[in-house]
Amino acid sequence: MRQTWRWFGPDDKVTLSDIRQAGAAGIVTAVHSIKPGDLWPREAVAGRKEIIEDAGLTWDVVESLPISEAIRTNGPETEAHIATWIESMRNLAAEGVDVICYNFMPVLDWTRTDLAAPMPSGARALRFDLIDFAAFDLHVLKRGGADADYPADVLEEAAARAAGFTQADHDRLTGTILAGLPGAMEHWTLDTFRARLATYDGISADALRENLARFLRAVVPVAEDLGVRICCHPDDPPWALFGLPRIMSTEADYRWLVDVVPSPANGITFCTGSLGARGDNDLPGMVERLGEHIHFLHLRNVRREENRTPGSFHEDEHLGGSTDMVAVIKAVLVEQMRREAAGRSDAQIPMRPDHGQEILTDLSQETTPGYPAIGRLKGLAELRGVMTALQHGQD
Ligand SMILES: [Mn+2]
Repeated sequence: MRQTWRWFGPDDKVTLSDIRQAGAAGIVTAVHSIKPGDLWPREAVAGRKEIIEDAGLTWDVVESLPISEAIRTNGPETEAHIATWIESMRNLAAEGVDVICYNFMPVLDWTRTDLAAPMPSGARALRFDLIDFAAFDLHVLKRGGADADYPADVLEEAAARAAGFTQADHDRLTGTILAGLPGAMEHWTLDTFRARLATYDGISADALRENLARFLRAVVPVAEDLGVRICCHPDDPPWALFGLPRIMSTEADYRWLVDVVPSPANGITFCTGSLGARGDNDLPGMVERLGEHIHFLHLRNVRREENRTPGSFHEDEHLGGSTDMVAVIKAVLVEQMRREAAGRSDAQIPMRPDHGQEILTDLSQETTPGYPAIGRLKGLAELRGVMTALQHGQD
């Protein structure tokens, strides 16, 4: 596996030098200043690439080349935005950046209810508490029809919890949940969020799937010509939220993805953290069965706090949690050997430690939620240890 690290650009407090010291060789980044739907000019791509290479690293993966809401909802600007996305992909390919991650989650990029949940060790982690989430949906956002989305026991517990909420609890929960919205969170209020949710009224999961298929039918043939591999990140968490359709949560969803436009260019960002929040996703089995389509790996572990789906979970240490990470890595190494035997040029799959707990000096620093330096360094070191041990004596 190619060891990579997500870097948020020159403003990231974790520097390229820090990343080299953590032992990563590749960078995962984006031109974050360009809004979804707009073009990534070739000069912007080249400029970003030069900074990375000057630091002795390579730009291995784009995360993400964003998909606009117009494309997801098949709005009036769809065709123009798809054409622009393809043009940006051409500019990336021209600069030698050939793996592009995207997601197809409506409105929200990710959702948690606590960005700094205390762990018994003294670390802090991201956490999703189903009761807090339902309390927000039902009693803060007051979404119409929300009560049909939860079982009776969750409705009851959420009502009891909401009854004890102070204004500060309301504000904290709102800020945390809206933090997963793209762009600066201060621009989002409950009203703007409600308006955005309403744009999906009448868009079923099937309709959303058709919108993704339309995008893939346009993009994948060009990607294949360019030698670019695009890869869809799973829903985080992998179930419907706020009544929005979700279509990239399970093995069946990924099977649909790779079958709808079959091509070596059309693949998967396999995020063990997102997919692992569901107990019915068999992650090592998914790597075995879908491995040839995996273009990018996010290795992260969550601890499911209960057996139901949807359910509560928190982000555990990379080798802790509910997912058997060693089995996943073993399955990836088998896939890489298959690729080598087949002469594939992409035999080494780029991986990054996805998220990390806040530990040591992370605890006294402001960090991007999920992206502390030391917690990720620890995660990468542990994952590297597993890879090294499993490969020992095989080369
Ligand atoms: Mn991920």
